[in-house]
Amino acid sequence: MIPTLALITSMIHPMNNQSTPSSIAIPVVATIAGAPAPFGPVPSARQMRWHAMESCMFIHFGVNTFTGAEWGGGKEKPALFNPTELDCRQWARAAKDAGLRGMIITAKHHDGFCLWASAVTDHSVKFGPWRDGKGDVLRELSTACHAEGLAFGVYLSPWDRNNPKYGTGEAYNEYFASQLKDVLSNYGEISEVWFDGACGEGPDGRRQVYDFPKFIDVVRTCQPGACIFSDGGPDVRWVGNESGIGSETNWNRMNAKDFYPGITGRNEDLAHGQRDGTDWLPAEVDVSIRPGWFWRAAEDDRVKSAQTLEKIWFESVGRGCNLLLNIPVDSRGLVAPQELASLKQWGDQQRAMFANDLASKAQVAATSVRFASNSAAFAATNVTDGNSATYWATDDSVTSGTLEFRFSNPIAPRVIRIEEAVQLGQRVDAFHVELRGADGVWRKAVEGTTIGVRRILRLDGEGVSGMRVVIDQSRACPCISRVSIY
Ligand code: FUL
Repeated sequence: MIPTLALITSMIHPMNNQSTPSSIAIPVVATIAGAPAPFGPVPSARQMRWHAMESCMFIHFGVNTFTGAEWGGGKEKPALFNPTELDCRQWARAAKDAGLRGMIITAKHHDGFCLWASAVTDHSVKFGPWRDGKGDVLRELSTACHAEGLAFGVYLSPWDRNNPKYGTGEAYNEYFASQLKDVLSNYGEISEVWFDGACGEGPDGRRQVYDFPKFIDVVRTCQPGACIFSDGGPDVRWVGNESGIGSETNWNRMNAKDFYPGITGRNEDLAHGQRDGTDWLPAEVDVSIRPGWFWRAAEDDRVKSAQTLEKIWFESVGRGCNLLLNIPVDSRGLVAPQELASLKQWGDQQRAMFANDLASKAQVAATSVRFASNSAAFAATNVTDGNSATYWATDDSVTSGTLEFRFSNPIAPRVIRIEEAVQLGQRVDAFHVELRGADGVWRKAVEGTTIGVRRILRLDGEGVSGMRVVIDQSRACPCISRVSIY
């Protein structure tokens, strides 16, 4: 039987579309008759929006920016915080220039100093000289983000080395929950809430037992669309290192009940994911452009180059993770010139690299198509139609297959990008790519294990007239939504 194509919701690839975060469309596939049943856990709508973000800017900013410390002790005077030229629009433009789609700022780091006028503490911008105590960094940054079409997210450290209630149990959890509510209620749409698992000692060596279920409830109530990051989710997991490296084998699946904020000794699982995990729990790669998380003049000559950023991008976004690149603003309240230069050059490199998708001009065919070859709903051409809601699929009984691309003129491919229709779960276990050279011979160019949300690999071809993406092994019929060649 040939299925009828009822409705396919279109989605422009975010790569080619600088849309505002809330308007990032997510693929909907349930309306295609005869579509494969989902395999294993699938992403929620908020996770699908998060996947489409790909890379964001992390901003560490606070009293440490003025003391040079990485972890403030909590006794810093609010008077220290006095950026002379703070301009959040400059941060937002720098992010956009580099192709980053959102920002996450340390609203409160471990020192407890609040970048907004928190009503429940006197350890905030309200009690310092900056803008005569009337300033609010979260207000200025959220306004800049929304004006520039960037998502806005917050890091709020549960570990608080200033608050006397820290370590007392319920009283501190109430304090933290009220700050969280404040931050999530007053700045418009929040894309991500970043929970650091660090749980150090408070006064007299007291350690706090965090009430994460309560904190998660606050986020779900105030910002139902926001993804929650921690070492163990519930929406986004830590990748297990701070070096900017995602795992080549990357399952978006985990047994979420076994993971929690602050977990130790499970970094390998966090990196690879768990092939048979029961929950969709993708990995985020956080890394700083400098050796430290906060700005200090002494590290001005150790800012990562555009080449290094590109390598990090291939090893994070290219392996199906999201990248959270820390750009610590300086004591003027500006992205420093060294960062601006790297970000601009990296952005220019990316724009040049991805300007022209050669796959969209190729002829494409598959070894087999679901419901026989004349089925438009699951055709091979769906991988090059610029619509992530459509995909190539085989019959349920077929768990391998090949997509073949023919080019009218020889090409010199440098990058291939492959995506699974993860709305139906993650399936592929092994794949490889072959190129047909000027001599007409097919040769293996690259191989890999998982594809998932995306796999982006470098190629090194000359005079190439054909390309094959071979799905060697899939756990259920392969569903491939995109192949791009640059
Ligand atoms: C860690 C913190 O202790 C660091 O200071 C930094 O904020 C990093 C992103 O997370 O756990």
